[in-house]
Formats: sequence, structure tokens, C-alpha cells
Amino acid sequence: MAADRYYNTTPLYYLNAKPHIGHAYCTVLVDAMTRFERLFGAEVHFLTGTDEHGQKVQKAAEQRGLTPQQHVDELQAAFRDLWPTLHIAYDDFIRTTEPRHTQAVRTLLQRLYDQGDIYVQDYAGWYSTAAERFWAEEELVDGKCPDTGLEVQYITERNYFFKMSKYGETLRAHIVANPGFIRPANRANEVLGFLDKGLQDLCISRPKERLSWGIPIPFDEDYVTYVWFDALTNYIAALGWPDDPAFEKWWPHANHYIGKDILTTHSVYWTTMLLAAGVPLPQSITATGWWLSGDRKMSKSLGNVVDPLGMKDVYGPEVLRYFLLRDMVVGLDSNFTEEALVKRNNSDLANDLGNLARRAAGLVGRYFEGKVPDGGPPTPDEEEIIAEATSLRGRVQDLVGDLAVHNAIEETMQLVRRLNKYMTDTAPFKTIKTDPAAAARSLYTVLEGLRHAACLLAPVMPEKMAELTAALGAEPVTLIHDLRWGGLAPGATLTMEEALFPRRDMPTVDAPEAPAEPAKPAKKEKADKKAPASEPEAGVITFDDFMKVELRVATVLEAERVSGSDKLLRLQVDLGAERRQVVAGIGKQIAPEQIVGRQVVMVANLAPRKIFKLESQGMILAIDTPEGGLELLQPTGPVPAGERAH
Ligand code: ME8
Repeated sequence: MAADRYYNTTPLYYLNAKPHIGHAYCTVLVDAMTRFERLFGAEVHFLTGTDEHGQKVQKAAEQRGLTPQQHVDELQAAFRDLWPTLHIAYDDFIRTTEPRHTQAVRTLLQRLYDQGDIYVQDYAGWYSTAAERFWAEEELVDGKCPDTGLEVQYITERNYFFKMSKYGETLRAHIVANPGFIRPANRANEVLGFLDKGLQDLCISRPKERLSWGIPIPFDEDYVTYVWFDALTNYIAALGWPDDPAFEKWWPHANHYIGKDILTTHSVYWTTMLLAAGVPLPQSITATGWWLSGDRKMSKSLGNVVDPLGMKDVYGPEVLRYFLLRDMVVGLDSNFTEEALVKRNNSDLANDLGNLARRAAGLVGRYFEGKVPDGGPPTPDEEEIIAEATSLRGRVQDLVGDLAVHNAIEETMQLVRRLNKYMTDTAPFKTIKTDPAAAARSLYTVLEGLRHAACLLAPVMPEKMAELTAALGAEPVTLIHDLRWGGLAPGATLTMEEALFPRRDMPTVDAPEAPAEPAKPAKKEKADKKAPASEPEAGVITFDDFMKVELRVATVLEAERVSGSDKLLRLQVDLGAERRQVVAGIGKQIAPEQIVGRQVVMVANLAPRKIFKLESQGMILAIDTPEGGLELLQPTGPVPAGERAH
């Protein structure tokens, strides 16, 4: 049974550098979870913010010749302003320099001090400035900080300590008794392993002479608070702990989403702090994996960070969101490449989803005056699709509940692919002439299926799916409970003007120039690991292999010769949902003016390649004649541009 209230949090991002794709991922994930949970009927409060104290921030400010306050005031805006551009709608943004936060930290410190859970002691140990913490001798790696690999200094210092060790057993019992408290499950084992080694007490102060940029300790103003003790408290500070009713309302439903790099601070430091303060533990702590660049974590210090602003500006924020959520399994690492993003855009969004919407809308425009046709009673074909779309709601809900957001997206995309196949199988553009009721039924089914997909993908791509829903002539569905088959009203006006997701060029494909070739027989695909045991004989392809080749009808809009080549024509073609450029090696036999306005058959899913510095986004099919001429493959009568041959 899903909960009816959630309080979702992201980490508070350090203000030692600008936001990057790792920050964007965690915040997009929480935004999507929040939107899914609201769609499923829950009330949700979503918090993010910035971590503004500590040595790293003080140092970053010094390097810029600014005071820490000037530095954080300026940099927090980079985060705050970025989120809306990624269509992230948080409910609250907390800065650790705000009075509501510093107040809560001081209240918590005072409470723990008064009850004897904080004590003062001289401490000697290895201190890492980069990691802002002491390490025990045995924790060092080759005498260096295990986190950063940088130098450590042996220092003796009088400091305040939180009796963390006192709460280790209670914490262990809680983790064991509550599977799902730390997610994914392997991370819970990691924390239990950490506890097995025995918990130390936690140094929670820094002398002001070493670090001045922090929250003064209420019972000793010569010290500031350790940045982690400070920052973690934000999760209750933002709710007005201890007295605000918002705390009572939301805190029991807290779900922290963090990167795996900060699992210990959250699942050990924070939880023991809460246990000491008598505050119940959060519902869950979810540790996500890392976006890698090559095999390395993208990180500010490694300087290999992909700029999310750059990606969203080139491909659009919602394509980026789709990619981040579809290509990352929550908890595992994933490699970020622009090529993978473009592939996702082209295959899932431009092709499967966008093209289907355009094809259906095109036919409705042509044959039903642009109005949703009345589907009439469904036949067994439609019944199957209706059952699939209806059961999808529950499956998506379960998958999201299990954090399998990538699978929830995939299930919805499978419905979209099923609709594509159904559209091809039922061929409404043919049946319109022989059986208009069947054409109406097909098109209604596709449009209603698309409305279902738009609703279930809205948490991932809120604006694009709102656009799609509106283009279908439907009202947005805000509660999954209200998503019922038949909700799309016949007679509603379709307004699908633009391609929802334009196809994109592959960013790094820069193959050596090669002349374009007319159609060649399909090469046999290399068998992949999943190929069935009985391989087809040499030279023969399976039906599945054939179905990989997308042959579509295109209408040639423009044609011109490519300068410097007597063989190449540069064509602009209409593919239904989009326009493409194709560079075709047909210029010796066919003049540009002979081909404009004609319909041709092209391979629509061929990886783009550069020919004479021009990108060719597909291949036109043609047949050599014995006289040395060339016959273009074309349908015998007009068909809608974009229709697939099969
Ligand atoms: O740790 N891939 O802040 P931070 C995925 N201020 N996620 C990544 C990532 C990557 N390559 N790099 C960073 C802090 N992240 C503290 C948190 S919370 C009270 C204080 C994400 O700016 C990931 O979630 O270093 C990581 O935990 C978070 O950014 C921390 O960012």
C-alpha cells in the first residue's frame, strides 16, 4: 500500500563550485518521484537547497577574493535558478546560512549538550583539510586521506564530540528491523558493515582560529559547528523543528535521496543525531549511483563534469530529464555520453513517441477534419490494448514504488511501441477507404493510448507531456485514479502542429567522407548474446533482423546538387513527423528537378553519417536498370509521408 504523504529531500549542494550533471540528476530524480507520488494521489513536500558553510566554501571564496557571504549569496543563485530551467518544482529551498537553519542547529547542539551527549576533549589525529575531518591512523591509505588522496596533518586540538557510539546498537537494530530504510538493500549491508567495525564518537566542532565560516557553537563561541553536523540538520530545520506544526506533518514521511558518496554521513551521523535528539528516524535513505565520464566519477575536483546547462540548451530540458531517468538504474553507476542521450532522443522520443503522434494526427487531420474520431465498440484487437494500457497504471505505480523508474518508463514506452505496431497492422490509411469505422476505431485507440502514455510519462517530462495531452484535445490527468480508457472525448480538436521531439544529429559521428551508395542488400547482423540457438543459414536474416530496418515513405521537398560532386544530390525530405536531409548518390541519373515532389522509400533509422561534409540522415532506395539508369523505389499511389513499409 503506497503512502499518502511524502517529504522528499535532495542533498544540500556545496557552494564550492557551480552545479553539474550529478547535482542535476539527484534533483531531477526527486522531482520526478515527487510528481509520480502526487499522480498516485499522495501529498508531497519537496525540499532542496545549498550547503554554505565549511572550509571548502571558505577556500572557494578566498580564491575568488570575496567574503564567504558574498560568495555564497552569488553562487546559491546558480543552483536556485537552474532548477526551474530543468522543470524542477521544489516546494522549499533552504540555505544553511538562513536564520531558520542556524537557529535549529544551535537548538540541537544545546539539547545534546544539556543531556550530556556532547563533551569536550583534547584530540590528536590526522586531519585532512580537503575532507574536513580527522582520520584514524589505520584509516589512512599510504599515509594520505582515503577520500581525497591528499596530504593529512597530525594535529592536537581541543574539540567537542558527539557521543555517536552510544547510539550504534539502536541504529543497527533499526536497520535490521526495517528493510527498505536504506535503499537499495546492498547499501544497508554496507552500513551494517560499517557499524560492525565499532562506532567512534564524532568530532562536531572546529576552532574558530582554523575555520571562521560556520555556525558558532552555542555553549562555546570560540568554536563553529562541523559542517556535516550543520548541514544535515537542514532536513528538520526546513520544517521549523522543533515547534512548527509543519514538522509534525511532514517529518514522519521523510525520504532522503543522496549520492552513494554521502551514505555514511546520512545513515550513521544523521540517524544517530536524530536518535540522540529523540526525533524519529526518516522513512528511507536512498543512495543513488554516480554518473561517470569514461570510468571516472564526474566531479568538480576531477574537472570532468558535463555541464547540464549545455545539455539542456542543446537538446531541451525534458530530453535531458528523460535520458537521466531512463538510462540510470537508481543505485547503480551509469556512463554519461552525449551520444547515448541523442540515441535515446531519436529512438524513444522522436521515433516511437513523437512520430506515432504525428502519424495519427496527420490521418485524423486528413480524414476526420482534425477531430478525435468516435472509436465505437472495441474489437478483440483493441480489447488487448485497452487491457495493456489499463494494467500499465498499476505496474508503473509498483515500479516507481520500488525505485525502478527506468523500468516504469520502459513499460510505458512498450505501450507506445505496441500502439505503433497496432497502427501499422490495422492500417487506418487503407481501411478509411473500405471500412471507415475500422479506421476511426484504430485512430481512436492510438490517440487514447497516447493520452495514457502522456499521463504516465508526465512526471518525467512534465511540459512535453502536457503539450501532447493538449494536442490530443484532452484535459491533463492529475490523478492516476482518473485515468480511464475512453476519457478522450470524440469530437475534440487535435492541434498537433510541430514535431514533439525533433530528431538530432549524432554529436561525434564524423565518419570519413564516402560517396553515397544506392541500396545494398542488408548485411547480416552479428548475432548478439540473446540470439536463439538455431541461427538462420548464411545470407539469410530473421524476421526480427528485417524489422530492425525502418523503411519509410518520404516526400522530397527540395533537391540540389552538392558542389564538387557530379554524383551527389542533397535532398530535404518530409518524413511525416520531421524533415530530414539526405545526401544521395543518384545525381548522375536523376536531375534535382526530376525528384522534387516525388515520394521515395528510405531507410529511416540508419545512423547519420557525413558525406562531403554534409550530414546524411537516411538512405533512399533505388534500383539500377540494365541501361545504366536508376529507378527510385516508390509507392504506386500517394501515401502519408512517414508511413512504414513492412
Ligand atoms: O556532498 N553523479 O555536496 P556536493 C551523481 N554538501 N551524483 C552526483 C555526482 C555524480 N557524478 N556528483 C555529485 C555534498 N553528485 C554535501 C551534502 S547534504 C546535507 C550535504 C550528487 O555538492 C550526489 O547526490 O558535493 C552527491 O551526494 C551530491 O551531488 C553532493 O553534492
